[in-house]
Amino acid sequence: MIEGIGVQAALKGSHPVDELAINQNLKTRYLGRKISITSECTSTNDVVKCSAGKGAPHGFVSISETQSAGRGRLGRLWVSPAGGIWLSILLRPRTHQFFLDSLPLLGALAIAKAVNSQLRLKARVRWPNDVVVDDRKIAGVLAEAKSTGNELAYTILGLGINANFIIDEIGASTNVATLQSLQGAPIDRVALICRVLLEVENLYELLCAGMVEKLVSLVRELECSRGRSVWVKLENRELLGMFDDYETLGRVRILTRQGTQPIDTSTLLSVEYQSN
Ligand code: BT5
Repeated sequence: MIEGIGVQAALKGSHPVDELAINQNLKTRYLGRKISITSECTSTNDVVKCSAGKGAPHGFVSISETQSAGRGRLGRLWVSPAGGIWLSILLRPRTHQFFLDSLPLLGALAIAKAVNSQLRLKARVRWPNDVVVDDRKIAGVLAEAKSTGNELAYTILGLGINANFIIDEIGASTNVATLQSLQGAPIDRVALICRVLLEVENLYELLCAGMVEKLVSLVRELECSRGRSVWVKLENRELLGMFDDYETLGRVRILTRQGTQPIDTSTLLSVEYQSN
């Protein structure tokens, strides 16, 4: 159940996300089988981190109606008004670091697949962690991890989807959109959440099974980065080139005048697409 008061007023016509409704619609084996829903938190990634420390299980999900300190990559602010889908998943992988590098694109792919199956929209994945419709960002993904020594203790997959609010609430920009504005009516958030969780679970199982080629081919079907001019800032250099292809979910190739450059997503500071 949603905790707190005044939430209904804040929702502005969007139905609150209800735990019972999620349970009834969920088709996953383990993702979201234990769930926490709050009206407000700093960041759902923080809620998962705290719960992980208290022994929350693999697949635990935190959802919040609003976030007061939602974050993007490298500490950027993620604006999270009521009506969005702000959700984080606890994953306790059995192996190492490559998991973390793969998760942003895996999360974006799951969202794009879910949106395309539930709505009359054509969502695409934009490297490294965006979901876009007509090149306008409708969702972003943030993966974080806790390591103990060389071991990955757990990872947190945070998904932010601009669902049912007006775009002015996050500052009008032609580069962002909400599903409500694109579709012309509020969307069924419970149905979308359940579908996203199912897609994440299926893709995560492919990742665990080492089916990298399969995952890359799924990304290629829905991505919109290949062939575009891109300006990439890394920790120790910058490069301008053309996005060539994906080697894995966490490693891509950029064609520059100096030749092909492999880029690990984990080393990225920023990515800017140039208009072709
Ligand atoms: C992302 O970062 O796109 C990752 C966003 C992840 C948000 C989820 S919500 C649940 C979980 N809890 C969290 O605290 N985070 C995750 P990045 O690529 O760095 O994009 C951040 C940039 O997007 C900002 O600098 C703004 O320019 C822009 N932005 C902020 N809020 C936005 C929004 N709601 N929709 C679209 N763009 C936004």
